[in-house]
Amino acid sequence: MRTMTIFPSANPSSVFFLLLHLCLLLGFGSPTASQEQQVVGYGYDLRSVGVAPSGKTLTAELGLIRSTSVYGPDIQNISLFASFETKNRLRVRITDPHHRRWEVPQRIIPRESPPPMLQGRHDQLRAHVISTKDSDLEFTLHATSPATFTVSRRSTGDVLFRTLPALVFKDRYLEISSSLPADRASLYGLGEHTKRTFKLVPDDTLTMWNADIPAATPDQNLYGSHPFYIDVRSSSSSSSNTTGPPGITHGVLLLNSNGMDVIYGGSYITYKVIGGVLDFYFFAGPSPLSVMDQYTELVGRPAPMPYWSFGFHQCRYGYKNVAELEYVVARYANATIPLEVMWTDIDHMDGFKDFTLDPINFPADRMKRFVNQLHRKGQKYVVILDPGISVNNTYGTFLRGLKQGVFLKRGQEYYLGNVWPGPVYFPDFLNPAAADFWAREIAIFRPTLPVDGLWIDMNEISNFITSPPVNSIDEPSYSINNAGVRRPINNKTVPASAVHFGNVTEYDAHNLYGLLESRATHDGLIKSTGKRPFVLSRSTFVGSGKYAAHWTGDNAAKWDDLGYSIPSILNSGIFGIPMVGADICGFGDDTTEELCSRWIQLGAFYPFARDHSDIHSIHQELYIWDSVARSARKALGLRYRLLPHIYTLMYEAHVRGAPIARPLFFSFPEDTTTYGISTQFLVGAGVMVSPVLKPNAVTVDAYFPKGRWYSLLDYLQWVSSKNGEYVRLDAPEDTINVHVRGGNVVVMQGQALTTRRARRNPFELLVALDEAGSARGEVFVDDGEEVEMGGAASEWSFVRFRNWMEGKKSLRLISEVVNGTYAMKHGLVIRKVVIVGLPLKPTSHLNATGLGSNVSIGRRIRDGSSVVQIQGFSQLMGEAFGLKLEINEQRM
Ligand code: MIG
Repeated sequence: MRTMTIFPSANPSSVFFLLLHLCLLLGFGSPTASQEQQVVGYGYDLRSVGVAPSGKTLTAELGLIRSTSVYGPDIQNISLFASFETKNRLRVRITDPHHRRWEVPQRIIPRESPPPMLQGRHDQLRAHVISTKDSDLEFTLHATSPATFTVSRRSTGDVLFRTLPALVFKDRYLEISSSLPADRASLYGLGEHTKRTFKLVPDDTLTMWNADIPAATPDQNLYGSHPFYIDVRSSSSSSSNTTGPPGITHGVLLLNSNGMDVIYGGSYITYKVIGGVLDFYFFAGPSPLSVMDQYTELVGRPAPMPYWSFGFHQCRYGYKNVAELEYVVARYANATIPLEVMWTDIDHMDGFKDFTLDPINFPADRMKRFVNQLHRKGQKYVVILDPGISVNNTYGTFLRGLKQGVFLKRGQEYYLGNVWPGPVYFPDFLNPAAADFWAREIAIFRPTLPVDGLWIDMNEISNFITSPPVNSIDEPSYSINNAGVRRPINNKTVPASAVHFGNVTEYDAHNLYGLLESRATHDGLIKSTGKRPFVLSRSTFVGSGKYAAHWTGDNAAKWDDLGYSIPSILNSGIFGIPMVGADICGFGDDTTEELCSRWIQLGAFYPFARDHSDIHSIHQELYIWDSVARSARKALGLRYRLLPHIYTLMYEAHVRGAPIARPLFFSFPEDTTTYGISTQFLVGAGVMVSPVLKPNAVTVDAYFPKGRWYSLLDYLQWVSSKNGEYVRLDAPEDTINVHVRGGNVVVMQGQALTTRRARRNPFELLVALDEAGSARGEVFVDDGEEVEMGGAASEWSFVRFRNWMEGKKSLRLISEVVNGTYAMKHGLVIRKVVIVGLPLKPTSHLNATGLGSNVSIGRRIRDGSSVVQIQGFSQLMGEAFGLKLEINEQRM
């Protein structure tokens, strides 16, 4: 049976590509002698295969066909297992069975242990298929020479991942490729990089090696590493190939923390990894949202964020003293622009030492008074921390760290880095004692200054110096494309030869630092506040969303960067870090009035909305320019009204991994036009943001997927899109277009200058009807700061709303209280229902029943649009109700 074809359903073009790729690998390609063209591998043959009786696991032994001389010796024998860990998750892992190799520790990302090697059969090698009845995925190991494997979708027959023959497995170089159907696969993810488009564009090398490289630089490896992509398939153009309807989505994670280049070539993807193991997870989907559910089930559900963190944040690098902080807060109040959280960058520290205050400009007593004052007004305060601890014998944090032995070493010595305070040691967060140390430092600091959240910067780790190499792991033979120039991996970070707790090298653990510091900070904050923590981290890895929010880093105050912010925040959502934003108005360079105005309009709809600027840039607080202030009041006003909706999305993120800011195709996967959209996004399922991203524009061309879309600024304005179409919208200088799609009930609340105040307002329901007159939506409420969200140990409520037409004569709205505890206890009430899209005539008479006898019904009608407002009632949200609205066409 060794005659089994390698590629059972390959189409001619991919066969051509495979041959081409083989030629390149075998050195028949272009004569340029770059490292790409060298012979890297000949692949492995299958030696034995075993399949578990359950049919869910397969293990195999493979042997090297022929060695090559580049990037070190090949590993002669490798093992592979494929296993359905859940119905929707297939894991395929390739490693050296005889030597333990580095992989992300279980205590960092808990996951299933590898199954034992099954009794292998050496005879009768053939294509082995494992599939389970309940999974749509199927795994096939091909007993070709070299051996390859395929992951396909059973329901459509679509091949999702098909490895190419030249698998390479060396100690410090792993390479594996898969073919992709270039005409049908749309890939997203593989970050962190600044990209001009959200959809990945072929012939791109996506490098993952956490680095302090400004986000303003497109296409380079940035602060985080996420070797995860989602692949949305459109239908096949050739009718002979049935691959199902467009929009069927799967996800692929390579769980590996080593540095790597991922080359996306359109018709293939190649992973070139400098260590660890090949540990792939395939998530079956089939919808984008279900992929996110399956992905975060494995890597960790996004941390709930406190309610206040959804308010507006003001930060700046370069605030001079506490008086300036007070001044900024006062100016926001005078300008009646919402300000929830005031921040301080490294300026407040004494000599840039963490957990200290500059005694001259930010003296402890005044700072404490300032923060207490903020708290009285319902506002919050966040400060920055950098990982480097100043080496200074008069500094308590340093001395305690030294005593507890928590710092990172190189050889026998602590590794001496250099950051803002000068010489520093870095806490080694792989060491559990370092997390304890960190938690204690937070606990010691908070009585001095009761900060509400912590901002952890520079945790790639960023280092102002580059230490010379001391051994071969400082200079691996394959150079990943660090900083786009194959810069040495040690450049401006901790050297790869540094050693963490448990004898783990920085070479292996480098990309994990931000994740581990996030976890320590998250846990430390809980310990000292007892409340839901807010941690903002620059560096991230797979699973960081479980502990931290993220901002996209050092962008520039440029129109291009305004545009890049959309792909960047959407990517973070895909990575399971839904609480994300870009620095509003731009970090580096001087912003302009017009740019800042457009930026707050867009930034008001980032999940995390913070204005932040560099010390070398002009000030850009929102009150400075009248036009910016107008935009801010309008856009943030709408954001604050939408807070119940946004917070409900936080809950959805926490329980199902759903991003808060979503690409259009998340709600319209069948509409292939949405796959290429990077200039608009959704907040949840049906609120669409269509910003102006160019100077001097007073219109915006926005794409509207099929359906009815009502403007949130004027409910009478709506777009009816038959099959998906572009519409030119007016976008006056102070206005951003935000639409809600028919079919959604959006829960809103009155606006205010703080979330605490806004939360005291009664709720209102915006019922946006679809063509059939129906809509649905939901709301989650809790106190916003309990550590748990929606758990057994917390108090919360969840209510669903649904509405439909009963013929043409009446409309019914009902609520279903899934959990009414919190809403009842706090007497939360709905005082307004707004219905848009009812087919009303000027003569229609309306009568509402179900919400008491005092209701008043107001309406506006214009060119076939209508808005009906029902008020004059007070309905407990925690109590189920039904509203019936009768439409009577007879003249009264
Ligand atoms: O070396 O703390 O991305 O937000 O203002 C720069 C100063 C260090 C980089 C962060 C930026 C912050 C800045 N930091």
